[in-house]
Amino acid sequence: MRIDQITLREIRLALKEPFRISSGEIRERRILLLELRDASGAHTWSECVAGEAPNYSPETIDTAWAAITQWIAPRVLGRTIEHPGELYAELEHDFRGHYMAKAGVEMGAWGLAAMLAGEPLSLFIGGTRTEVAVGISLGIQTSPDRLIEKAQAALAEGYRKIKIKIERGHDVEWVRAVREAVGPDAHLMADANNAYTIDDADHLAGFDSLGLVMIEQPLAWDDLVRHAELQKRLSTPICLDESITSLERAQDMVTLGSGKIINIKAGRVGGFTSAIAIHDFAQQHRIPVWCGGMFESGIGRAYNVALASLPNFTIPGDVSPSARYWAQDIVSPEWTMTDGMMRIPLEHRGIGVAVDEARIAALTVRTETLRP
Ligand code: OSB
Ligand code: MG
Repeated sequence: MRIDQITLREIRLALKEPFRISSGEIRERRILLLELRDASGAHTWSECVAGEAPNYSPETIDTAWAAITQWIAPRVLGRTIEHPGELYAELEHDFRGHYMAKAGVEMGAWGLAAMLAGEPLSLFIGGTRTEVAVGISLGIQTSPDRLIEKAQAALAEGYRKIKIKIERGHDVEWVRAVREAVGPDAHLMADANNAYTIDDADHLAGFDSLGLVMIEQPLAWDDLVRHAELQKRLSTPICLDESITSLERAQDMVTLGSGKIINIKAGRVGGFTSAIAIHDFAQQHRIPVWCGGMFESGIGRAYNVALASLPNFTIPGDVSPSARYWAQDIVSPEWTMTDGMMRIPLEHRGIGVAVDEARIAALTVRTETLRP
């Protein structure tokens, strides 16, 4: 395979409703899409998950655009590779960080390779599932009653896990209200997006009586040591999201005892090679994993669904159907959910959905084409 052309595009897509987490709010996504073209003329689409602001990771769509054009594309374009698994090391060599930018290109290479191999992406990476379990991530609401309504509606729709975003002042009591409303069996969890410090350990122990399947990333975005101390003081399992940026960080989590579950987002860890390595490592250490989301369009979602088909993705992922986010997605068919499950499009090679290129062209606010 030889990637001879990469086209970057920024599109804007309004969310159906604003989404607030402890570190910020979004109403409209600025989405960076990539189109990769192979020397044989085959092409595929991928998505860079960097956000609008550096409130989740240091990267943004603008830093990713710069990193791809100046540093990543020059290392990839015109290079003959046997397998997309070669790119991660190539992009790590003397090149720190910029994982989301790297992942946008690296994952596109996996999508393209699967297509050239005539296989669906999920089978190409060793996926074993025909469908994946779906969870929903509920943003911080204006009142506990509103949150209860949202959680009940999600359960009625069939979602298999409800993740509640929390922050100081909107936490234990709000989640307790939901637990009381939905009963003991619902799969509930909380995600703090770094809202607390280790000094809040006693307060966070208030979650222990609520039967949560996990609490996600309570402490700082790059912390492992304090999470280990916190985990000793909580019976609720800690799941790490922001802190796990590589296989080595996952290994450190296990060594230190910083958490018991990992939310894998391929974008956060530099792409599929790294995500699969973390998955395999976690499996060996009996750490369950699940697939996180970054409000991807239908293109990024195709990669998430393929990744979540690997065997150790045993907890429902943040892979909600298209209609939960957008009035209209940019792929067809749109991603849908039946009985809380999303079917993997195993009948198609590559990413498995058709990309609405005319609509993308109409939504594009910025584009750049790169060649060797
Ligand atoms: O912490 O998992 C997170 C979205 C943006 C940034 C961080 C997070 C999230 C989500 C979205 O929870 C989940 C989804 O895509 O449905
Ligand atoms: Mg999270």
